[in-house]
Amino acid sequence: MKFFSFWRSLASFRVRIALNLKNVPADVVFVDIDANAHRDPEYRRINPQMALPALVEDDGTTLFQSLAILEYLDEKYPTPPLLPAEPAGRARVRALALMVACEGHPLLTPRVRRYLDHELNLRDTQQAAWRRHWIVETLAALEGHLADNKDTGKFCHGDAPTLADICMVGHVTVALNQQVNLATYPTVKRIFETAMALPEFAKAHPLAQPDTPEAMRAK
Ligand SMILES: N[C@@H](CCC(=O)N[C@@H](CS)C(=O)NCC(=O)O)C(=O)O
Repeated sequence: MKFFSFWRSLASFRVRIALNLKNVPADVVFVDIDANAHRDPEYRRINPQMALPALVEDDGTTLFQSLAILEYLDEKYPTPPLLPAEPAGRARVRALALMVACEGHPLLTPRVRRYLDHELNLRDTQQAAWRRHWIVETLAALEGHLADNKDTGKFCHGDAPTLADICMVGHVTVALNQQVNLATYPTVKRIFETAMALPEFAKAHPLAQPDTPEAMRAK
């Protein structure tokens, strides 16, 4: 199995966590988004959307979109499960994951940032305001759903990590990177710290990857 990844990619971060939790080995192919390698014909043949991650099985089956990949891995390698057993719980976990993966994260991707920069000519301060606005809006929505909810446990849903935690930690990582104070989001903060204390999450962190630039690498 080949896993196409980039250290800073939050969607790749999600798949790295799932591979670690499931203990599934994969040959990692590093695609440098900063060098536009994801737009080269070689990667475009694998994912015409020119976005990371992608997963290619030995028989050539190609998976793309991180949430689809997470569910694929969960079905193929059911232990430990990334979704709860009961339908309402599954819906809640998917909804929390979608809040990050389909609402918050797309507004922060390089292609959107490129458009703000090159087409709309927004100044750095305006671009920073854009990023902060969408980061904070997603954090507030997550906190609203997680705080005082009977289904929230040590993790977003119960006491084991699910798709929701896998998506949430990436969003919080960006928020911390943008110096957002998490004190306003105490439930999100607590769950983030609990998840990142697990080696499967910690090893997947953007700053701990073989392709992380040396100067950025977590010591
Ligand atoms: N919804 C997609 C998002 C994929 C995505 O946008 N990936 C980013 C990195 S996190 C990317 O490759 N961006 C390239 C670009 O925006 O040009 C998923 O979850 O896989």
